[in-house]
Amino acid sequence: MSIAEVKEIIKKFMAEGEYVGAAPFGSGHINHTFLVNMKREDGSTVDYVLQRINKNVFKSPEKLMENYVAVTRFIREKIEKMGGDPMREVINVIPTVDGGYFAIDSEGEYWRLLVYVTDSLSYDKVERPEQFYESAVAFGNFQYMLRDYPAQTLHETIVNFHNTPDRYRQLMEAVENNAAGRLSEVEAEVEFARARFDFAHTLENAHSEGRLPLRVTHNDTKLNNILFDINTGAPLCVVDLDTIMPGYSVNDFGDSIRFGATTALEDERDLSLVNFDLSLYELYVKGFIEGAKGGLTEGELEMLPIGAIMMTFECGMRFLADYLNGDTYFRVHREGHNLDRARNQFKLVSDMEAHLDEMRAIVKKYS
Ligand code: GN1
Ligand code: MG
Repeated sequence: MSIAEVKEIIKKFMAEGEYVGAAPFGSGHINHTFLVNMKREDGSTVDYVLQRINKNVFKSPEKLMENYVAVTRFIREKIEKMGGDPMREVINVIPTVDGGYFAIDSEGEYWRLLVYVTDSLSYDKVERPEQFYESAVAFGNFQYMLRDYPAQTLHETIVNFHNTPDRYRQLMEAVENNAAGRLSEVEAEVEFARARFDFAHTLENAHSEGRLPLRVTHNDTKLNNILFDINTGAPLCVVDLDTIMPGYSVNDFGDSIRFGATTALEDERDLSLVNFDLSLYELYVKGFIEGAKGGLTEGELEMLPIGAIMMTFECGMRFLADYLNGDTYFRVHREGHNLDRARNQFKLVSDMEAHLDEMRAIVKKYS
């Protein structure tokens, strides 16, 4: 979509000032995001984050925005009570001129407008180890803040989002269909997944046996979904709230490990550079347990390492399935991008499996 469209759509929101310019923003794989610059009458500037919600992924943007507004309101109240800054520590959604929380353009696309948190940035890779520890405290605390959120009022924005057996089934369906004719290239990866069919059921089994409670979780706890303060370096705000749904705490923990406790980016092609980083893992364990303030059960603590392997395995399967389907879900920026991502994740899975005993010992140390 073009910048001209951005200029048009912004008029539908209660934004301050006149449109100055816009540019693509962030590194998300799903929605289209722009940073929009506006100028007030007095000459001062104000920036917003404008997002086009991916309707292929989020089938019901209305319900998604209902979750979004309700959850941010809930968090905002807690932040206010704790004396925090509600304009910087939680996402603020700008209403439309007709009082809604999303605008629809002439092509039926859904857009939302958010306050841009000034002097903030996000990271695709850990730059300082303390930063990863602090992100763990922030995500642990995020979950803690939502512990009394009425889960039954949340819409499931993507059904079976972190249901790993279902992701396995979807991968096998993609193998069966071989829609893009790429199956012969990925036999080793498909075998890798097949060998972990039983493993894929571990968390679902634990849940049905009553050892793993459902909680309100974020479900996309990548490091780059936290904003850090440019000046102090401290984490400010958890973003990307599209997938807040009932889920397992160990998956929120696990997705952060998948993305952050590695020596390379998620799409690094040279697998010799992709290794599990046990010391970053340890920092995250410490921070997450602290952030959750004693709120994790014994069963959850015990299954944190499995959550890390599960999320990495699941994400690898999702990338692989998308490669087989012809790249219809995750945005790709080069030939074979999803396959590179899948191989990267599976390399990490193997590496974590080899370190499982150490991963468990580290959790014990901080429990
Ligand atoms: C997507 O939107 P983004 O880039 O933060 C995806 C996550 C994956 C992640 C992999 C709704 O997150 O589930 O773990 O890519 N989000 C959705 O980087 O599918
Ligand atoms: Mg994101």
